[in-house]
Amino acid sequence: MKRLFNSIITLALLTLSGCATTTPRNESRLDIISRRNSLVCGISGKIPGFSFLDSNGQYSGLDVDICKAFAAAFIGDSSKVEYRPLTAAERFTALRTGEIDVLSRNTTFNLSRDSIGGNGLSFGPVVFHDGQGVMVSKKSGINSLYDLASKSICVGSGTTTEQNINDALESLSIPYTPIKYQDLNQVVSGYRQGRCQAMTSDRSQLAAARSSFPDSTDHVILDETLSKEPLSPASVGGDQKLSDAVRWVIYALISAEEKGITKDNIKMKLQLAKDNPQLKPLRRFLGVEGDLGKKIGLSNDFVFKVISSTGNYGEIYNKNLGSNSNVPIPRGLNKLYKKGGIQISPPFN
Ligand SMILES: N[C@@H](CCC(=O)N[C@@H](CS)C(=O)NCC(=O)O)C(=O)O
Repeated sequence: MKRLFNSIITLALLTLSGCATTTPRNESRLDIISRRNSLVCGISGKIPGFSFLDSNGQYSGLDVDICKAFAAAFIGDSSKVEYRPLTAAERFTALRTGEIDVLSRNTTFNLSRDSIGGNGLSFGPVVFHDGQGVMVSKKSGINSLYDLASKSICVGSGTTTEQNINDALESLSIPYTPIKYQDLNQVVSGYRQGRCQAMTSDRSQLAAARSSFPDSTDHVILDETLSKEPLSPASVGGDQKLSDAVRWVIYALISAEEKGITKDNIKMKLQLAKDNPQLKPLRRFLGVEGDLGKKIGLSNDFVFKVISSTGNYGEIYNKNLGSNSNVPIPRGLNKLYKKGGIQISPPFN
């Protein structure tokens, strides 16, 4: 009886202290993901080209392919992803409470979010360099930020967008009325229904939204870019094992493009690496030699698993946002550094 009483007290104390869980306190989320054998990936779900339900009821887009790359690296199977659509306002709480493992949702990497005194998150490398823009209808006669004086602007709340439009117009002493909505669909409907004369968001989102308008050619995105919006995947702060893995999976995608390794030729490249002991960098990259994968808690052939599932960064970009895609966005800053852009990977040494 006394032992039963002691057990109940111990359990109650553990529960109160938040320790009554089956996972050891300092276990990395990466271990939880591999034990669960599936990755819970937070996405938007509403942006064509980034994350959107296609006609087969499957999510597709650049952000979705990044989730697949993580699943290929962490679990060895790019299909083992549970997608969790989230609004801008929900996304950080979902990460902090552990509802999702990683966030891959057109989210801007900035100091307030990537700091212990801010949102407490850890951001990975930029997967899409974006900037904030303003869309208007051609017949509105609005041609520049100055023409927005005394106009209403539809904007999503809980975003960097909200702050940037305010900062930009305030600094130019341009008065305006923000009309705030919870998510992109509402921002778009507000704009379509004429509740505002302009809508503002990341330029990629404006292009994606416009691609679904029946009268898409009647709308223009103003030339001015209001901000830098480097969009990155994020994981919860203080879990270096997971954030190392997140970071190097993205670098593997970029590095594979730098090296000309694609979904179609990676088997051949692997064979080449196996047959040629002098090709040290290629052997290390593909895990034929050394233990780079092991250092970040993954298998040594994680790069092979990723690239054979999703292709390299350029392939992912072209599939979702290239000139033959439904949402063509010129690559611009997202080209490799060798081709005039700013995408670059640190070495795999
Ligand atoms: N990149 C910006 C904005 C991203 C964003 O979420 N924008 C709003 C619309 S203005 C949104 O809900 N977008 C659609 C979605 O992701 O569901 C940020 O990280 O704050």
